[in-house]
Amino acid sequence: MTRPIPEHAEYPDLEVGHPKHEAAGAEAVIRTLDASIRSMGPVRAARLLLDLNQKDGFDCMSCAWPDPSHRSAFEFCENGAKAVTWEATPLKVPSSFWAEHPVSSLQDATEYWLGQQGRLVEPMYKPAGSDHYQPIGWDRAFELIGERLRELDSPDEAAFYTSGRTANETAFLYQLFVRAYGTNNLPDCSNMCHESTGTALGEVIGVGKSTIAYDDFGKADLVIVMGQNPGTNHPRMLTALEETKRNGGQIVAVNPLPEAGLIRYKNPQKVRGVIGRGTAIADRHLQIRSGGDLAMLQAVSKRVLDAEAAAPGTVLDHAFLAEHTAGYESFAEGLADLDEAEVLRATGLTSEELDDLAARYIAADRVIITWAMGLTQQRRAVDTIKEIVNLLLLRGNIGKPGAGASPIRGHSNVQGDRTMGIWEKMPDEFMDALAREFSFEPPRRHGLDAVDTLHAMRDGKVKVFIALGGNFVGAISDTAAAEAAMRGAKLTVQISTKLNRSHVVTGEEALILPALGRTEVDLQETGPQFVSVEDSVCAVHASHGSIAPISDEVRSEVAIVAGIARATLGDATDIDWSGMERDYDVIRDHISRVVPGFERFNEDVRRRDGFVLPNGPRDSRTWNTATGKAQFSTNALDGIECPPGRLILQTLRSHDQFNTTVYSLNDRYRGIKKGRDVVFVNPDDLTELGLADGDRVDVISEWPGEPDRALPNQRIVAYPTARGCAAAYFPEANVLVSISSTAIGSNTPVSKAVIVRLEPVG
Ligand SMILES: Nc1nc2c(c(=O)[nH]1)N[C@H]1C(S)=C(S)[C@@H](COP(=O)(O)OP(=O)(O)OC[C@H]3O[C@@H](n4cnc5c(=O)[nH]c(N)nc54)[C@H](O)[C@@H]3O)O[C@H]1N2
Ligand SMILES: Nc1nc2c(c(=O)[nH]1)N[C@H]1C(S)=C(S)[C@@H](COP(=O)(O)OP(=O)(O)OC[C@H]3O[C@@H](n4cnc5c(=O)[nH]c(N)nc54)[C@H](O)[C@@H]3O)O[C@H]1N2
Ligand code: SF4
Ligand SMILES: [Mo]
Repeated sequence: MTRPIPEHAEYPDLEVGHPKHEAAGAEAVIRTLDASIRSMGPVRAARLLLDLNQKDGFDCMSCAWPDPSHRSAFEFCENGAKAVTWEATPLKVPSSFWAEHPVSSLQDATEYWLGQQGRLVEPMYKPAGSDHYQPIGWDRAFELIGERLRELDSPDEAAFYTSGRTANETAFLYQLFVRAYGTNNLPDCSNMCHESTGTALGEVIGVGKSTIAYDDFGKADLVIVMGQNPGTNHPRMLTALEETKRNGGQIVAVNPLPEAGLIRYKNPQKVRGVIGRGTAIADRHLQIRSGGDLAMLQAVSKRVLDAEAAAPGTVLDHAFLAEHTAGYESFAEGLADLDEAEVLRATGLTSEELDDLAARYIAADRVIITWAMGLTQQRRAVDTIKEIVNLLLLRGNIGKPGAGASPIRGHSNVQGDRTMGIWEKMPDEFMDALAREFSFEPPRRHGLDAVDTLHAMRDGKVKVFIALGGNFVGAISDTAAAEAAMRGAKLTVQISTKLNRSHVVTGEEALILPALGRTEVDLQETGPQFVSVEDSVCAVHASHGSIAPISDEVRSEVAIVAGIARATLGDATDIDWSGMERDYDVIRDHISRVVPGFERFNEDVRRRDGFVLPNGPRDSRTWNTATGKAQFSTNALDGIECPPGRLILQTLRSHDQFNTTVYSLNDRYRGIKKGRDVVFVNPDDLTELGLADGDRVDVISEWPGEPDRALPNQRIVAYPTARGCAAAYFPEANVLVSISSTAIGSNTPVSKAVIVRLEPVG
C-alpha cells in the first residue's frame, strides 16, 4: 500500500524544546529496541542486533568508527541500530508503486517519505520520454547500460559515482571495470567529505589516513575534538573518550555548538551509564566561530613557540624535530608576527581561552587531535588540517602511543574504497600494479571528482552517470544546479537498496538496480560470500550477512558490477568477471597482488580480528613525502568575511538521519521534534537582527557575482551557537551552497560556512 505524498518539507507539528546536556543513557537503549522491534519484529531484531559488529557477524553500515578487539555482546549504538533497522525492514516497494506514481508526481516527496516506502526489489527502467519506471529483466538492464556506454564518443563521457558503504571487494571490481572501460571518472562521496583531509595529510605526512590505533584513546593525556559531533555521528567514540577520561586524560571540544555528547556521556553498555550520572566529557569547550580553526591552531602553535623561547629546550621535542621534520624554521618565522587581534576576530575566542589550550597542550605528553566535517567542509580546510599537523609535530605527537592525527571518517567503508582505487587521481604505482595484474593499460589522465562531474554534466560533457549506492543529487551542493545537470544526462543508473531523490531526478533514460544490503546473506555459485571493510583506524575485517535477502530478485553489488562489466566490455579484456562473481576469494587474490598491505588478504581477513594496514607515520615514523620527512607548512591567515547583518551558516546532521536518509523528524539532543524546517541562531544575534525565537524566515545565501539562493520559511530556534553563526539541516540546506564554493586544494563543497541573511516571511 502506498501512502499519500506529504507536501514538501512542511512540518505543521514541529515542536521546539531545550537542548540536552548528555548523550545516550537509558533512553538510547529503549529507543534502539523499540524502533528495531517495531519495524523488524522481535525475532529478526534480536538476530540482527546480536550479529552487529561481532566477529562472525556483519559490520555496522552506519559510520566508520572502529571496533575494540575485546567485544561485548552489544557492540552497537542507537544510530547503528537505526541503520540496521532501516535496511532490514521487511517492507518492499511494490511493483504497483511505479504504476501509481509517475516520476513527475514524486518531485515534492521528501527524503523521509521516499525512504519509508521500503526496499527496492526489482530492476526498473524509465524509457526516454516516459514518466514511468517499468520492470525490466536484469540481462536487458545490463545490455542497455553496455549499449549506452559503447555508444559514447569517449569513455570520459561517463562518470561512475561511489558512496562509502560499498565494500572493498565491490569497490575494487568497480574501479577495475571503470578503468578497463577507459576512464578515471570515479567521483565519490569522499569528495564531499574527507577529501580535504586526504589532500592535506598526503602532502605533509605522506598518508591520507589516521595515525592512531583504537587503543590510543585510552593512552592519551589530551584529546582535542574539532568540528565533530560524536554523540550523533560516531556514538561509540564516546566510549573511547570515556576511556581517555577514566585514565586521567583530558578532552577539549572545539565547536560552535555545545553538542550533547561532548558535554556528558552515559554509556548504555554499562550499568553505571544507564542508571548513573555518566561521565563528563569535555574539560573545556571552546565555542569557536565557524571557520576560525586555522587561526586558533596558529595561535596555539605560536604560544607553544613562545613558551619554548621563554624556557629553551623544555617545550619542543627537539630530537623529533631534527630527525623527522622539514620546514620548521620557515614555519616558526611565519608565526612570528601572527596578528592576535585578527586571531581573536576570526575565532571569536578570548586570549585566555587560547592560553589555556596551549597550556594544556604543553602539559600533555601524548596528544590526539580528531576532526570531521566542521573542518573539512571549509574553504581553507586543507590548510587548517595542515595546521593540525604543525601543532602535533612541535611536540612529536605523531608516531607514539596515545598521540596522533585522527580524522574520523564518515561512511562505514569510505576509507577502504579509496584504498581499493576509488579515486579520480590514483597514483601511478597503483595503475602500474593494475596493468601488471590484468594485462591492460589503465587510463592515466586524472578523472572528474564530484563537483567537476556536475560541471561536466551541465556542459553536456558527461552523458551517462552510474552510481554505486548513495544519493548524489541529494548530497551534493547547489541542489537546483545539480538537478538540472542530472536531468541533462542521457542515462542515469542507480544501484541502491532504498528510494531517494536520485531515483526521481533522472536523465532521459534511467535504471534502478536493487542491491543486497550488508545484513543479508550473499549466496553465489560457490556458496555464501563475505566482504570486507576498513575502518577509521585502518583496520580491515570481514562482514558476513546473516538474514535471508529481501527478495530473490535482488543481486549483490559484486554481481551487479560484474554484470555491467560483461555486458559493456564483452571479450575486449581477459578479465574473468564471472570467476570473481562466483567466488569473492578470487577478487581478494587479485587485490593481494595490487594493493600494498593486502599481500595475504584471504588469510588475514579470516582471522577473527582481521588485520591492520601498515601506516608509515604511526608504525615507524617514516614519511612518504617529497622531502622524506614530516613537512611543516606555512599558511596565510584570512578569516571569513561576514558583512554586517549577515550570519555564517553551517549545514549539519540531526540525530535521526544518516546523510540524506532521514529516519525520523526528531533531533532529540537539540530539542527538535516532528520537523526539520529550523534555523538555529544565537539569541544575542537575534536581538541585534530584530528577530525572535519562533519567527518564520527565508534563509537567503549571498554569492558575489551569482544570484542569491533561498531556503524558504524556516522557524528560528534561539540556540546557544557561537555568536555570528547559524545552523540548518543538510540535505535541505544544500540549496543554499553555490556549486562554485569549494575548499581550496580539495574541491570539497563548503557546506559549513555559507554567508546568509534572514528575511522575515510575509
Ligand atoms: N547517525 C549518523 N552518523 C553518521 C552520519 C549521519 O548522517 N548520521 N554521517 C556519516 C558521515 S558520511 C560523516 S562524514 C560523519 C559526519 O560527522 P560530523 O562531522 O560530526 O557531522 P556534522 O553533522 O556535519 O557535524 C559537524 C560538526 O562540526 C561543527 N562545526 C561546524 N562548523 C565548524 C567550524 O567551523 N569549526 C569547528 N571546530 N566545528 C564546526 C558542528 O557544530 C558539528 O558539531 O558522520 C558519519 N556518521
Ligand atoms: N550541505 C551538506 N552536504 C553534504 C554534507 C554536509 O555536511 N552538508 N555531507 C557530505 C558528506 S560528508 C557525504 S559522505 C555525502 C553523502 O553522500 P552519499 O553517500 O551519496 O549519500 P547517502 O545519503 O549516504 O546515500 C544514501 C543512499 O544510499 C543507498 N544505500 C544505502 N545502503 C546501500 C547499500 O548497501 N548498497 C547500495 N548500493 N546502496 C545503498 C540508499 O539508496 C540510500 O538512499 O553528503 C555530503 N553532502
Ligand atoms: S559507532 Fe558507528 S559503526 Fe559503531 S555501532 Fe554506532 S553507528 Fe555503527
Ligand atoms: Mo561523509
